[in-house]
Amino acid sequence: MSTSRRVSLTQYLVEQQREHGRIPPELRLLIEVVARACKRIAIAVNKGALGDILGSAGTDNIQGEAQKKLDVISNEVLIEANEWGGHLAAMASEEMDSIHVVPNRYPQGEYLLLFDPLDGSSNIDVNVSIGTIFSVLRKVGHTRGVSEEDFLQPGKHQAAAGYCVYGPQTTLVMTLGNGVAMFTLDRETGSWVLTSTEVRIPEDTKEFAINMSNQRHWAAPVTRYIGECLQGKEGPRGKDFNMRWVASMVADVHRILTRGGVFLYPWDQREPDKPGKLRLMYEANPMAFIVEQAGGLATNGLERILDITPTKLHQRVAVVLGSANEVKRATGYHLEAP
Ligand code: P6P
Repeated sequence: MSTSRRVSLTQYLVEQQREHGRIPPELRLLIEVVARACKRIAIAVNKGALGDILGSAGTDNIQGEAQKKLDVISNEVLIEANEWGGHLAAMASEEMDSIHVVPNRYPQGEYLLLFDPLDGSSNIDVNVSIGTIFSVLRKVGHTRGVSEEDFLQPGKHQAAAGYCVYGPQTTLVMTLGNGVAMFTLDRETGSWVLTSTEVRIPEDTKEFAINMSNQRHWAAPVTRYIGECLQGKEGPRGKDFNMRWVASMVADVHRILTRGGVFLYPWDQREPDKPGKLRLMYEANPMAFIVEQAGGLATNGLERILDITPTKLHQRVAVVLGSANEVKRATGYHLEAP
């Protein structure tokens, strides 16, 4: 539902607190700090060739992927913005090998923040939408100190999740467990304005998103599902499908939240020891929380992503998410497979 009355992010969070009482002050502070950090990242992203922010940073992250300058800048912005507020115990990032514990010079809070600071880095230099993804967990137990084990919670325990897409508009999307809301950055005032509430993903769709260049490497259930979509009206689906693939999960998920669709990044034979390419903790879990809160589904082909208990901070997972009836069909094909 789009909204006409201008409601700021702060007002939205206060009203959520008043109505649902599920947003302790520290969580409200956390969300506002992350939203402010996304504004700073948006400014850096928008500089493009005018700022010294394009191209490679000359370093690799723990994934063994070459880091772009903006990957490093975005990570630093999120770390610096969040470590002094007293709302966090620690942070974890796609760009850092281990967790970043809040320094002793600052008070520690009860939340854990995980993020992919700039998702879709391969699109930075070609001016295609990219984004920041974040996930919030509560630190369980009240022992002093925090370790990586504190982060290893299933996605269904998230307190909040969101992303910011740096595209034609700069849009912040989040869930606190009571539905999904979208905020658009008003660049004239520098404020986040509520532009959609009660976001819902249609149960059916005619649009799928997958990297078709990997087709020869797919497992049989994916080959069957996509093959039936490609057969169109003449095939068992009885309707034609369209395809989109931005190679920025944030952009593909945002399209699905806006008009429906199904997104797949499945296991494939290129790296058979890896369950998939995408990371569970700071890509799949936050997106799965958002998608489910909007009435969609998210599985790894066999089980609900939010039920997966992680064993490693940077573990990967296969992803099938979006319109519920399509996710059910694709997951059903996996479950039927011998
Ligand atoms: P491929 C971006 O690097 C990312 O992690 C996701 O945002 C995106 O959906 C996927 O990888 C794209 O992967 O193999 O198509 O380049």
